[in-house]
Amino acid sequence: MKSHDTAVRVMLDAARDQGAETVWDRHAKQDPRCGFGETGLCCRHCSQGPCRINPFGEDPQKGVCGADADTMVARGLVRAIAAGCASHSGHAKHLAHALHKWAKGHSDHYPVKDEAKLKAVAGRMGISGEGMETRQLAGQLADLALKQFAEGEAPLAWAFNHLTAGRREALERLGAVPTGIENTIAEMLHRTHMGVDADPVNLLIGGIACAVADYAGSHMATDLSDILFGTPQPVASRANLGVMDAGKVNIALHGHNPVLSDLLVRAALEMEGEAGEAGAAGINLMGVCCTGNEILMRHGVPSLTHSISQELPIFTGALDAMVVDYQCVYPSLVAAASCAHTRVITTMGMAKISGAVHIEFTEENARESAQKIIREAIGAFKSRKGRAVSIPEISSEVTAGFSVEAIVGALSKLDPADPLKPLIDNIVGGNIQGVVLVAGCNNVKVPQDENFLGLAKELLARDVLVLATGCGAGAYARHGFLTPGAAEKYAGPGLKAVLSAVGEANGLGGPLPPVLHIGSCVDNSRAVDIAVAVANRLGVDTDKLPVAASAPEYKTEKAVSIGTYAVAFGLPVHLGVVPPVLGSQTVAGLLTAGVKELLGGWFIVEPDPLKAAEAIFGALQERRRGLGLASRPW
Ligand code: MSK
Repeated sequence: MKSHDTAVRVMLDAARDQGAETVWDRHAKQDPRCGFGETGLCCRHCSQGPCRINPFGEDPQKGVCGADADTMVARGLVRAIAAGCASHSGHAKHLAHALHKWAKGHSDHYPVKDEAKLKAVAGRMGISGEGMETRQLAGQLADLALKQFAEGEAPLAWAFNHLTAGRREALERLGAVPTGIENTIAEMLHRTHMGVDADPVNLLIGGIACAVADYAGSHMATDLSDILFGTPQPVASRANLGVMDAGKVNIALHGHNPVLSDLLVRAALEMEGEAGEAGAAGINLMGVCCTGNEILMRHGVPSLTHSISQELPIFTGALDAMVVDYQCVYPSLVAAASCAHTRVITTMGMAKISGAVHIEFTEENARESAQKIIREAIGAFKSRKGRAVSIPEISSEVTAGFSVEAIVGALSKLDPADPLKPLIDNIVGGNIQGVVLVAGCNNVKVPQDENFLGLAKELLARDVLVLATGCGAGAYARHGFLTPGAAEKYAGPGLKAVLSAVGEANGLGGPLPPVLHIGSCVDNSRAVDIAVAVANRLGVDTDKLPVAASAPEYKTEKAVSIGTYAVAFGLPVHLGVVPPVLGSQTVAGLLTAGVKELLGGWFIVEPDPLKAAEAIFGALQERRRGLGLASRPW
């Protein structure tokens, strides 16, 4: 099976009938995969190579420069972390520029929407804001944000100000303290150049520092998005290909950064009239991947699809435009659209795709670009007339928008004086056995959503609360896990009682969903904030909490970096796809066991979702026993 999503399977048949190629076809053409690459034993860092190491102990055992398997594998891994960090923090820097330009009067398009969040973030970063106008405070925060990228005094404040005291000490003891975000990325590239760092332990410590820098960038992206576009609150919507509407101008917004998509939401509302003049019943915006999560959380814009199924909406014949910013956007979209009327529109100077329509988007020309993009889509809608359209009528209800502020707000209805108390009491009492953050992508090597679904069903039934981000949240959205009904269907009795109590106290007339959609990939920082708040409230470090993370179908370098910072913060972290580290027993051993002694967290690598759930549940129980709480067998 290629996908557990019925709508995806319908569209795969349509793609086959249209003679179109998809990610699954290209995946099959890559087999057999190179064993050296899969185990991390191929090095292309200099032109004496590529060098390979024989994983079975025979020659060659060293690269031309003398690098051994441990060095080769460690270098490959930490370079992936650096790329992940660069992606999340590039996204954050873009937002910092948008806020900075508004604060300095260079652009009117990005006013502060959430002043309370601005003050709260500024306060956490040491800016009092006393007596300051909003623009002045925004300017000071944006200046501080931009300074976080250059080399500065260690430790990096946007990371360390959001951790427990114990965690800060653990990272300092290890020497995994980033200075500036971009400085740390540059150092990783330098260290992994030929002939620099050849000590696998030292390389991995550098990789952990870089992952902590990634956390700083991710947290900054979350904070600044909330300030500029509003802090999410629970919102109802729908997810899956059935959210398309043949009578409207269908526009999918794909990528990661709300700096473009949030403005397109505003522009679309203003341009309904133009769509009507073209014969459309309106403009239908939909989201793909994390841009989809950003506009779902803040505006209730429905989610169209996620990750590996991103090409498929084109084969309905009803998608008028696929508008992309950056990250996780397959260049194959252009080929998929070549036989359709769909316009693939790139918007960022740093992320063009040959064959796509490029409409450059900057903070200064934001409104004009947004209008131009929507006009392009309206033009495509006109050219669609008379063409066949087939939309699978499949979609699920969704409740999303669970920011930290929204979760605390919901809990405060149970205990206004101490909102975290109901959560902590239920963890201590065992109604909630633990909390697992399920994050990351779909990976074409796994039948789409199989690991997400298998894992959640097992954990929820055992009273484990699930938080979800990224395309993981998307998988749960498309399969109906983000609904009150899913609590009835999947949650164990203890968890169901807690979700029902919170739901009733908030006047929902039913339970909260058992999987809480907390946002996009950068919003994994929201989960860390909750863990840190609970740890501080209990007077322990985050490595003592019955909290874990999982990326059961991960694929990107960003996910590698997120997983590494979660381990650095003391969490057991499950990976459902084997990373390219098996070529080094030293590196694999450090990641799955050695690091636990140093930081409390470790990686669990398990492709089978049932076995993975058992291992994660076991890790939660180990934590419960450590806190003196009652534990349960599997
Ligand atoms: S979009 S990083 S495929 S989760 Fe954040 Fe999805 Fe993974 Fe991209």
